[in-house]
Amino acid sequence: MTEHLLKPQAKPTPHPTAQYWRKCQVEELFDLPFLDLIFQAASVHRQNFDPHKIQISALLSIKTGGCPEDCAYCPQSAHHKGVGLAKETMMDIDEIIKKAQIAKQRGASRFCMGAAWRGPKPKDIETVSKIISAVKALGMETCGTFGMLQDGMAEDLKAAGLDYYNHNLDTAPDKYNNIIHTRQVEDRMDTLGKVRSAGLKICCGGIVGMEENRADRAALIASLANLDPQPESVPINQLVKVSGTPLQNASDLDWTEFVRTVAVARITMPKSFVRLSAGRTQMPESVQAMCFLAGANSIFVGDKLLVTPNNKEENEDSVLLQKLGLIRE
Ligand code: SAM
Ligand code: DTB
Ligand code: SF4
Repeated sequence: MTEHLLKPQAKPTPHPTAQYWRKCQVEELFDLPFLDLIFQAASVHRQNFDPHKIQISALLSIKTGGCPEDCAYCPQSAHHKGVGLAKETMMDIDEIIKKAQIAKQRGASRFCMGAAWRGPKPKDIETVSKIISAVKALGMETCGTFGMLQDGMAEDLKAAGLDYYNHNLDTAPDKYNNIIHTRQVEDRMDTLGKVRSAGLKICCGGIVGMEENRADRAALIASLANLDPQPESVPINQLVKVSGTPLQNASDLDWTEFVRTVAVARITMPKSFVRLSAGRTQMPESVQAMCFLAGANSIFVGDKLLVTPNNKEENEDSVLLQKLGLIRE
């Protein structure tokens, strides 16, 4: 039992889905006694990754606000007038490069750029392609999250130097229309298919804390784990409750339920990087540490996510990683 704890294996490459996960099987994992679940997840983590290493990404909203989609969680939707977020134009490329350089200095290996679009227009693809190539030239991995893609766009992004495309399933497939009315979960699957066919790596995860129940969380994780091949990167976001959005008063999710979600993601997607994504500012260090024990091995650094705050102080994450003996990938 101790041998694999002492000898972490080499960095894995993504694998095809090893098994089909029925929702009830994922629910059974969620229902395990908390410490048994964490122990199992930590064991799976150590069989597949060096548990001391953590992948660091940084986020930048390159085109903020005014999105035509109505995602109930999102402060950038034009439907949620009460948020009061101004619609901005595309950031200047030089500004973006400066932000990427700062992120690199802070230890980020990947730079993720987000745009508040339903999907890019052909002209937008030309613009973001130039940005992607310039970020790539800094020696960083690149990730984009631009919404739904039309035929050929994923190939163009790949040719520009994009490594990852982030496109989340966000919630349980059968609850999708409780949260988003302007698109269907099938639209998401369609874009994920295009991204995969173009040879891009996939970053695909979801949000918890949106008034869903445990069975819904299990359904979300099952739908992610059943993507074939599984996503290379799986962001688990805790809802950031933004005033003016329909979910501003969502009930708090108990911290153990969040850690359980991370643990179940790790067990069902053993070779994927599981990112402790939005929501860290609301989590004590001890809860974040539990998430790392349960198999999370990636975070976003920087003072902002897309439009909401991330960590409070510049060196807050460095201190946390040092306390926990975690080193950057
Ligand atoms: N518009 C593109 C899309 O929806 O795919 C890209 C940007 S969108 C903001 C990227 C992801 O951010 C969403 O899929 C969602 O998971 C996450 N997100 C947005 N608002 C959030 C919030 N308030 N709390 C947690 N995660 C959030
Ligand atoms: C993901 O799953 N989480 C990030 C990233 N992918 C693009 C976004 C989190 C956004 C949190 C709310 C905000 O700042 O807009
Ligand atoms: Fe638009 Fe993405 Fe926000 Fe939905 S999550 S409103 S698609 S920016």
